[in-house]
This record gives sequence, C-alpha cells and structure tokens, in this order.
Amino acid sequence: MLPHADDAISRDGKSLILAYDHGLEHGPVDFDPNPSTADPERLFELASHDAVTALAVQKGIAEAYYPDYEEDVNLLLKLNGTSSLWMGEPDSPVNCSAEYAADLGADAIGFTLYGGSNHEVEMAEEFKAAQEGAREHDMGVVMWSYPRGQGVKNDTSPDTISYAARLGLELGADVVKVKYPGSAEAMGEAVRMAGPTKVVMSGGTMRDDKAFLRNVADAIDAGATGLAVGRNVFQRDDPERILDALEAVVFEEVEPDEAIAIADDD
Ligand code: FBP
Repeated sequence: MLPHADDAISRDGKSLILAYDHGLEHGPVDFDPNPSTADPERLFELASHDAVTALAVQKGIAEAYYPDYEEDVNLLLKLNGTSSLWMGEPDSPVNCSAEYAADLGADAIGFTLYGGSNHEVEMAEEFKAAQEGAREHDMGVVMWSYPRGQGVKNDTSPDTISYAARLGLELGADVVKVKYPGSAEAMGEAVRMAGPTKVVMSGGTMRDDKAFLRNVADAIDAGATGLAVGRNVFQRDDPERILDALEAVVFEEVEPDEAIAIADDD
C-alpha cells in the first residue's frame, strides 16, 4: 500500500463507502425492500450525503450516471464482479481496466479476490494488473477480500478474516474490505494482520438499527477505519437516517444509542 493513496475516498483517515454493485452481484431482488433504489440516481443522491466518502459501482452505472455527479460523489470503480446466476467455483470476471476507470474519473478502484477458490491464482494475477494500473493513475486500491470456495470451510471465522485482511497487505491494497468476524476481538486481530492497510467492515445482510450500529461501533473500536455498506443502507425505508447515524458512529465515534438519537433529531 502507499501512504495517502486512499485520501480521495476518505475523510480524516476514515471511509464510509456506499456499495451499489448488488444489481450485478445479487440481482434485482436486493431492491425489493425499497424499490426506489433500483434507480441508480437514488444511490448517487444518497452518496452525496456528507457521511459517504465514496460510491462503489460497476462500469455501466458509472458511464451512465457519474458525469452528472462527479462534483458531489467520489467514485470507487469495481473492476470485476459476478452475478449470482453463476453457480461454479467462486470467480469474478474482470470487466473494466484501471485505465478505463481513470478515464471515467475514478478516485479508486475496487477488486474482489476470492482467496481459497480454485480460481484464486488467476484472480491474484488479475489483481496485479488492476493494482499496478491504479498506481500509474494515482488511484487508491480497495480489495473486497472474501475467502470462499473449495479451500475455505468457514468464510467468517476469525482465522479466515485475519487471513483475508492480510491478503490485502501482501498484495498491495490500500484498503481491505472484510466480513465482520463476529467479535471486536477478532476484528482487532484482522486489523493487526493488515498492518498499514486500512480495514473496513462489510455491511452484510439487513439487521435492525441497534445490531448493525453495534457491529460498526465494535469494528471501529477494534481499529477498523470504516465500512463499505450496501443493503444496510439502501434496503431501509429511510436510508438518509441510517447515514446520519453512521456518520456519528464512524467519524465522531459516538455510541449507537446516541447516534440513533442524533439521526432522529435531524
Ligand atoms: P452489503 O453491505 O450489502 O453486504 O454490500 C457489500 C458487498 O461487498 C457488496 O459490494 C457486494 O455486492 C456484496 O456485499 C457481496 O456480498 P456476498 O458476496 O456476500 O453475496
């Protein structure tokens, strides 16, 4: 990793990345709880919230919508992604180059690595091209480090998440995004293994306000520098309200109950 390479997608060293690649990764079913979020414009508007330091999208969405939002939104362009229609060993085809990401105005690139998959070797080689391309264009590098596949028995165990975080450091990510390993202690160990590479927590499936914000607060206490979140924001009836609360938890390190009170006052 390079010092400050993630500055364009961070505030005071912390990141709140709004992830919106679900239309590819999971399909339209993810928009059912809040149908307005099928419209990418709604997500670009959400990404204009002060709490959000970058919006992660795929190439097609960036091409179609980013020109209207480049003043207000920092772009984190995913360079690979796969649909849930794919039933084989975990893999994620590269659909965009770092050069093209730079042409689209990206501040950083995002790349999924499925360590432990039978496709890990090719994915790591593809990450090399993406990471070095990002360096040439002064873009940050965010790795979605999700061990899964034949070599992985439990993809959220503390050991697996520590290893996932370490892969980010070893392979040159500035920020590594990992699933929450179930406790603050395990998150702290993952952060330790990542060294100077910043660790952000993946949002995961929808949970109630308190449970979700508790996980986020614990991750921050354990040294994580933020989160990359999709469903726990855009599947809510009032996504702005949870962004208000997240802003308090991530950037002000306010406890979840107080953060909810702040959000309800706004
Ligand atoms: P969520 O906060 O909705 O979990 O989004 C984070 C993310 O990494 C997305 O970028 C991606 O689409 C999704 O999770 C992938 O989740 P999974 O691979 O576990 O289905």
